[in-house]
This record gives sequence, C-alpha cells and structure tokens, in this order.
Amino acid sequence: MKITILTLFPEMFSALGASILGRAQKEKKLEVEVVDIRKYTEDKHLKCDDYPFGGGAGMVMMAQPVGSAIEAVDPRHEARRIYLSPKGKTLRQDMVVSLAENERLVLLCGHYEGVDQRAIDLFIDEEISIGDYVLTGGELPAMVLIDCVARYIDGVLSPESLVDESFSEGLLEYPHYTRPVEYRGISVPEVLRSGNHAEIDKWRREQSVLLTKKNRPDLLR
Ligand code: 4FD
Repeated sequence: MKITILTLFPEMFSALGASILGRAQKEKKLEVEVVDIRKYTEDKHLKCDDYPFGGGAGMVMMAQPVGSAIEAVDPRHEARRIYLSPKGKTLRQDMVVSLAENERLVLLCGHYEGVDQRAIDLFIDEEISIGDYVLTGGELPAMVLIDCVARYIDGVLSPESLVDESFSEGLLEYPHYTRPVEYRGISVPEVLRSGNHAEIDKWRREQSVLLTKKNRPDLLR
C-alpha cells in the first residue's frame, strides 16, 4: 500500500520511521510519501493561508495550494482521498479494515481552522475524524489512521495478532500477564497457569464482558 500525505508540516512525519511502521516500510509492504503543500503555492511569498470570508477567528488554508498539491499526486493510480477533520465521520475498526483494502490513500492534513471548502468539495472523497476533540492540525490524526491501517497490510503483523484484539468480537480485550508470577505482592491469576485451555478461554471471556460493562457499556447494547 502507498499512502501520500499532504501537509504544511512534513517534518512531523519522521515518527513513522520507528517501530513496526518503520519495518513495514523497509520491507516494502508500506510506502509513505510526504508532500509539502507549500511547494505548490502560486503566491510569491509562499503564503498558504488567508483570512476567512465572513470574518471570525483564525486562518483558512487556501484552495489553490491544496488543490494543486492533490492534482500533482500520481494520476496513474486511483486513490481514496481523505481529509482528516473533526467534522468527519468518526473512525472505527470496521472502517480501518475497509481502508486497508485500498492500494493507494491520499491524506490531506488541515491546519488553522481548516481548508477552503471548495478544495474539499472538488478533491476529497471522504472526511474522517479520529475522535471528538480538536487538535492544532490533521497530522496526528493522519498518523493514527496510517498506524491502524498498516496493521491490516499482509505481513505487517502476525495474523493471530488481529483475531483476538479489542473490538474484534465487540468486546474489550481481557487482561494480559507475563513473568514474573508475582510482582509487588500481586500474583498472576492461577487459571492462566493451569494449562486448562477451556478454563482459560472462559476466564478471558468473563473478564472481557466485565471490563466492557465497566468502561464501554455502549458496546454491549
Ligand atoms: N478529531 C481532528 C482532525 C483535525 C484537527 C483541523 C478543520 C481543524 C482534530 C479541519 C478544523 C482540520 C480529528 C485540524 N483536529 N485539527 O480527527
């Protein structure tokens, strides 16, 4: 999968070189291309934002640099074009799975108060939010989206990592333990060391239901 990111702050994406996403790129399973929107402005002072028509606080990203940057993305391959915005449809695991089926994604990161609506209307397929809060820019949401989509690219994770995880059966995941058996007076639950896999499965399912009732009762309705 190839993901093209359009941003005024390309340096923020150096974080994608670390850990599992870094390995996925080295192994050519994921390609990340970061495009600096400022390169596409036709303004002689390289300006990419301006005051909002109708007044109000903040600045708006101009349609021209955003539109030209999107149009410069390799047109030989069809891509799903996504704008990260607090007004978008809230990202959920089922959407992540379907996004991962695309060979190409283009992610537009807005800043300030967002992007001129005409660039959205002309060039964007889908507006996505990562949750009900406002950030200074769409860069962190873009990285969140890339991270959760990359987990579904073949060979990035082991297949087992994807089946048992939180949300996979509409429940939160059970608690995990590793060595030592005792830490600061707290022991690993006996059942997990019993070797009885029927009992272990039953305990884990009970724990999942209890935790979901406590933290996410909305998932049970
Ligand atoms: N919740 C999110 C996305 C972007 C963002 C921005 C309009 C502000 C939160 C468009 C207004 C983009 C999110 C930048 N904050 N801030 O996914």
